[in-house]
Amino acid sequence: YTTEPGQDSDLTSRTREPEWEDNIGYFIKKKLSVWCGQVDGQWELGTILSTSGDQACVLLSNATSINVPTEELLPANPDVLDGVEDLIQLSYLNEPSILHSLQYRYSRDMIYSKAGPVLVAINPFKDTQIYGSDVITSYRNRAASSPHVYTTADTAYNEMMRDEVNQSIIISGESGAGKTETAKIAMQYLAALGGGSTVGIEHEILQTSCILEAFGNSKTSRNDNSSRFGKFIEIHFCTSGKICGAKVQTCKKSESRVVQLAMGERSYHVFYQLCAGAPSPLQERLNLKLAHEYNYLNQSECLMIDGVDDAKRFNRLLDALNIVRISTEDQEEMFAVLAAVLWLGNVTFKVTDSENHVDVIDDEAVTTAARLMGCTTVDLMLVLSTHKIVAGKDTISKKLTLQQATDTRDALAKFLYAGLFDWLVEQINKSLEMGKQCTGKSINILDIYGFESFKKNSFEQFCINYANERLQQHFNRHLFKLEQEDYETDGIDWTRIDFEDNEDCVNVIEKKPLGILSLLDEESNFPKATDLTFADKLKHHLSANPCFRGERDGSFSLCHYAGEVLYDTSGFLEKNRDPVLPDLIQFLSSTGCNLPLLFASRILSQSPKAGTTSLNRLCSIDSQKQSVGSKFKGQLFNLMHQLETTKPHFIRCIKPNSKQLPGLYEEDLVLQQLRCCGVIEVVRISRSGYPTRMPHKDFAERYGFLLTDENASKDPSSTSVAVLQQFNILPEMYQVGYTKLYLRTGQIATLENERKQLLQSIVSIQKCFRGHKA
Ligand code: AOV
Ligand code: MG
Repeated sequence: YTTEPGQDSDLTSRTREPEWEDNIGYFIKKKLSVWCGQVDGQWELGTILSTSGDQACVLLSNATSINVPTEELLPANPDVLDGVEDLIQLSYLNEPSILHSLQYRYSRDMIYSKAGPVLVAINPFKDTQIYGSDVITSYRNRAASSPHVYTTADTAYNEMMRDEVNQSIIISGESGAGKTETAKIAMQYLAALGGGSTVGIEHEILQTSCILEAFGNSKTSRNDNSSRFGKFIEIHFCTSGKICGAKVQTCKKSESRVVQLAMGERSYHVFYQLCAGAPSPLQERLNLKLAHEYNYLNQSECLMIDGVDDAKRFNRLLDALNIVRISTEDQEEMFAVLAAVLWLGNVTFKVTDSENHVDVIDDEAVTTAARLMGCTTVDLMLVLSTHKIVAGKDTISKKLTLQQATDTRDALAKFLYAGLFDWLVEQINKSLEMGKQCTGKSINILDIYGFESFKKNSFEQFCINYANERLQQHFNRHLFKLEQEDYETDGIDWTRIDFEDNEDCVNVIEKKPLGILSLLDEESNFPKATDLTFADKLKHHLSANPCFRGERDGSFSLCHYAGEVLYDTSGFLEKNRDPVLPDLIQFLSSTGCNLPLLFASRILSQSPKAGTTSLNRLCSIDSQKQSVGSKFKGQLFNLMHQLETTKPHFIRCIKPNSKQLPGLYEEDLVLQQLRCCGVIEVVRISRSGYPTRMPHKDFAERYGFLLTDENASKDPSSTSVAVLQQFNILPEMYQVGYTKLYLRTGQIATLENERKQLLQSIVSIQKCFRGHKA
């Protein structure tokens, strides 16, 4: 079998059981199953027939026998462990065993499994009968307890009520893995706990997803409903355990999707929903056309999503807006902004001189856009085609070139949309505001954009991956800590293990003054700097960090926890500055249009001299213009700070195939995600300790009958120890805790085998006995 260069062989050896090589003889004698690596990278089950030197002859399950180096074999688990609910119950925690175990469950619609404290969720890409009020009830009544988002939500709720500590459900995974759906499933469970009625705050909270998805999600090549923003929702509870309020925080990176689309992708859903679903009077008021008539939408030749009815979705959106009590007037205003954005995209220019200067073509597009924005057509045409320069007391107007005018138009469209999104989140939060009866205890759900690595990675990917790196750090610290705490509270002998952190990578990004973000800000403030000078500066200052590598042509690569990513610095400086032209700000705040109120906070945060405008009175916001990178870092720090004060519950979503199809389990893809998102690491941590833990009572019940010493104690913990001693399990292979027995990997399989053999011989004796009687 082949290995990916530099990666697979390393990981295989990491997950190899230390005692495995010494055990091959035992596996041959007992005809135990092994995993045999195949040329195509897949694993097949087989049994070892013989060995010679470092070669083994293996009989595969398809009855063929092959010769392979013994180092390409890994122990398989006994059948009794097929489909275990928690991966740490596996005696052998190697990659093929983990893959097999998850697949075993997945193919039976058991999409959830545990990896120690982490819930692993594999996207079914189909409706499964595992949700809804009946299932919720059985989880609430403890009639069901198998791994589920409901169990995670239930644990979070119980711990919040019991310990009075805020909880977080942190959901991660790559694009299309199911994070957003999982977040909604968790919210449904909490809403049901908090009342479950079809009116009231619980119901309102559920409706926020519909609104935020309409405005913040779009179809990408990876996911028909891809979130283009990070979401952190706090659900607050009162003393009686009922929901009493909620707050949504979003983290949106700068996104050109409103004006520019890749082939086959769509802009935000709400545009298509509005075009398809607006009732005639609204259509007329907004002069709405069908989606294909708008340049911003038709450029990617993708207007529909299979199986999605945009008109129906629009009606659902209206219902949701009503439920969260956004007034009809505000809704009308929002739709006017959306239509204005669409019409702006149809605004065109004509070149008026040899220097490519332009005028706006006075047509339906610019007139409608101006009307919808509440300004005159002349004013809009002017701001889109000229630039004001202040010279002493005079202001001179200078014509824009075609490129500058197009950029200005697009900047205005993006600014309007971004403002609308922020405003909407504010409105939702007003509507969900906490009542006085709130205890201040909450469960927070985090659903962000997953780690991304494309052929070409830019500033957006850098921000996304930075966020994921921070989250991974949180994951590492907590899981490692928790694991060791469990040992300590149960009183077992345990030497703390230092954990290999992703500190280097986090540092290279955020350290001051010599980290990528600081250096980026420094270059962004330096007028003569270019992306290339920025790349050189990184190389000069950061090359000593093992995670950083300066490449040629202005690129650099970072060793993220999830793999190495090559970033192209072109556009970094501009995207970090995110210039919003002062002319546009002034235009928006000075025209008679209705919009400034909507965008007050945004305009103020963009305008360094906002102090004098009437808008300043509307909100008090720090008017200091920050770079995009620093703002993002600030948001992330806030978020991490909030998470640090809560008890985390991790859910790792896995995408089983890249075709978004049900029933298809691509081993390579699953394995790569398990490695990337640290599940294998968690399992590795468990493995370096005592992955099998069983309450003494359970252990004694299952294996106690194997004891040959009839005088053995009836006390469960002594029975457990007696069993272990009888089967010569070495003292370093187990620890006896106050409540549980802790076993090192592989031990339970030995006992299970003895148990099976004894049971089989009992059955044969019984048969033989019956035969004699007959
Ligand atoms: P994501 O949030 O992880 O991607 P989604 O939650 O949007 O992924 O899931 C993608 C699609 O997978 C959904 O639209 C559903 O069709 C399907 N799906 C996910 N989970 C389930 C489930 N539990 N049951 C049935 N279908 C499911 V991104 O936002 O792109 O990173 O940025
Ligand atoms: Mg999502």
